[in-house]
Amino acid sequence: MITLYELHWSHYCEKIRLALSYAGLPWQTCDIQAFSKKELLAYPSPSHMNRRTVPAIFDATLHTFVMDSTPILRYLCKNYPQVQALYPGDLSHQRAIDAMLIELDTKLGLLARRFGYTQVILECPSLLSTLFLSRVAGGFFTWPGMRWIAGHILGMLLCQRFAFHQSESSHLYEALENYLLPLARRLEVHAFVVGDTFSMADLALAAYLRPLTIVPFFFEHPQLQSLFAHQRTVLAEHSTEGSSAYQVAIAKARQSQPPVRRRTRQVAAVLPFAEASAYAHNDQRPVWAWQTWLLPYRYLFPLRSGKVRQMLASQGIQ
Ligand SMILES: N[C@@H](CCC(=O)N[C@@H](CS)C(=O)NCC(=O)O)C(=O)O
Repeated sequence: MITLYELHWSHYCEKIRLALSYAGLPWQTCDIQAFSKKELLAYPSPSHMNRRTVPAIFDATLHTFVMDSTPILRYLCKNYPQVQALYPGDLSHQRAIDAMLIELDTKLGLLARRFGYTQVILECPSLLSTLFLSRVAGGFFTWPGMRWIAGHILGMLLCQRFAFHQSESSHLYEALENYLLPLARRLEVHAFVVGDTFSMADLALAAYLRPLTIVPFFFEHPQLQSLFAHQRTVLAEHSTEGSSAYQVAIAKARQSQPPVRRRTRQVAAVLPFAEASAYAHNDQRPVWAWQTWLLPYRYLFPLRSGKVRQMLASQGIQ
């Protein structure tokens, strides 16, 4: 039996759930405590990582622990023939799928996470308390009132961890848009992300697009619709999960308030992450650093710069 350690709302974890379900392997999940990660402490961190992250799996049959989503998939593919169907073709095709997975982990996964959390902070910050603190202190932080306060404190800590406040000044929305446009053009004429066969790359793309479904700039982008159509097709066929907690919370918030959009700009922008290697890049920073005292300012001003509440997209606001 395989145990998947996860934070259920993480798109990196959804990627592994999709693969395990596709392969039909026996597996169970264990939701970790987001702050202490105590469920993972008994296991060593892999040599290429300096912190513990989820997804991580423990395979009781082969007594093996693996952390980091693409290495998890490599491990499953090596040891379980059912997973090999997600890496079809000859060796060079399998390598192309693996390289695409690392690229998506780094280029799409990291920014989709930043923009998804930013949207939650701007539209329904209380959800953060439910996600992170519902099992802490008997659920005290999810009580009305407390939920709102704790949500904003968590929002500030996440802002420090992932530098949400730099997204506008570093032109990251445009950088991700520029990365996604060629992929969207490909999916207008090809059915699959790599080659002419369904593969793990299609499942990964579907999982990683989920946070962007709550970000109007991407989800309503006329030239990116083939990506979301591909995602709907893949999830309809290979997922039984339905909407995630943040999609539900955002939809509810938008019943009473317009969505938060952004002022668009014409800028040349490229993704800031290093070229992919055998392992994905990660962008987590220590929460407690000398700049932590700047957090309230960053949270209240740069994070919100260029953001506008508006029901429909219009000239210059998307
Ligand atoms: N490249 C990693 C990314 C995993 C990752 O960053 N996971 C996040 C959840 S989305 C995590 O464990 N965060 C814990 C933390 O920030 O301390 C993968 O593909 O698995």
